Amino acid sequence: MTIERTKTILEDLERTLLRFMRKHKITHEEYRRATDVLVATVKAGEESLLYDVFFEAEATDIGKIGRQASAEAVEGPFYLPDAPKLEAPYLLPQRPDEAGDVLFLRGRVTSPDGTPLAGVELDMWQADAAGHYSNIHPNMPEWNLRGRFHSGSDGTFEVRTIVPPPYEIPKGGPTGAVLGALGRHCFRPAHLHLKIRHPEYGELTSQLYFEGGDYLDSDVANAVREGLIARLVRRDHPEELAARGLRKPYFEVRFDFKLVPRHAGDVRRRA
Ligand code: MBD
Ligand code: FE
Repeated sequence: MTIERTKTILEDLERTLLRFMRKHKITHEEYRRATDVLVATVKAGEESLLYDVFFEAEATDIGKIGRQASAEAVEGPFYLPDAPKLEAPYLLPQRPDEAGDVLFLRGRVTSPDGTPLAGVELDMWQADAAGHYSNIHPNMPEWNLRGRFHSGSDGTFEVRTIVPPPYEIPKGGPTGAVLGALGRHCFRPAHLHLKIRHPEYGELTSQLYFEGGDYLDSDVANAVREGLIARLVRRDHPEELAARGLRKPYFEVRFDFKLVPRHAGDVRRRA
């Protein structure tokens, strides 16, 4: 972001907000109420939660214009860099008795022409069965259900995790209060977060959702996009269970990702 662009945007933001204040005849009391909400989000650790719920999807969609990679979705407020590097066979770090149904996510990463991409890093994070993210919510093992793994020589990957539940934004915090004032519910549909990286390809930030899941049509963060809703397949055949060494039925999701080369084909950098 150049100094010039920063100045242009800040000046327009200021003009836009001043016009908005005059339009609604915002009183000093109302103004102070608004700044108090912003301060409260920081105190509650919700500063990015509030903004991401309302505005991040728009920025993600704008960034996507003209790209031919797989559909993207917001990063959200709970991504953390430097998640543990996993060893194959990949298992997202979890408690020995992690609640929730076992889920195997597998697929293939390719370039737009279908060439398999080996050595792609998949950086994945998600909520546990109680809807909590590790290193964010208290009383969870560090890095629980967060990890980085790689595609193999044929571009395929597989990781074992659990099926996440819908995520509910805390109703008691400032973000919940704003949503409550708007008469909106606080739910996001169940989702898996992924960042997908290869040195020669543009980084992809996305999420996967599950067909038939609740809140797909009313995501509080408005981040569900076509092409990101995967089918959860239930496996309960004794042979399948034996092959996986499991005693309870489990689920599988298959999802393929396309990356576009970092320079060619990335028309994001328009003049
Ligand atoms: C989440 O888990 C999330 O992914 C987003 C985008 C917003 C709030 C909570
Ligand atoms: Fe999330």
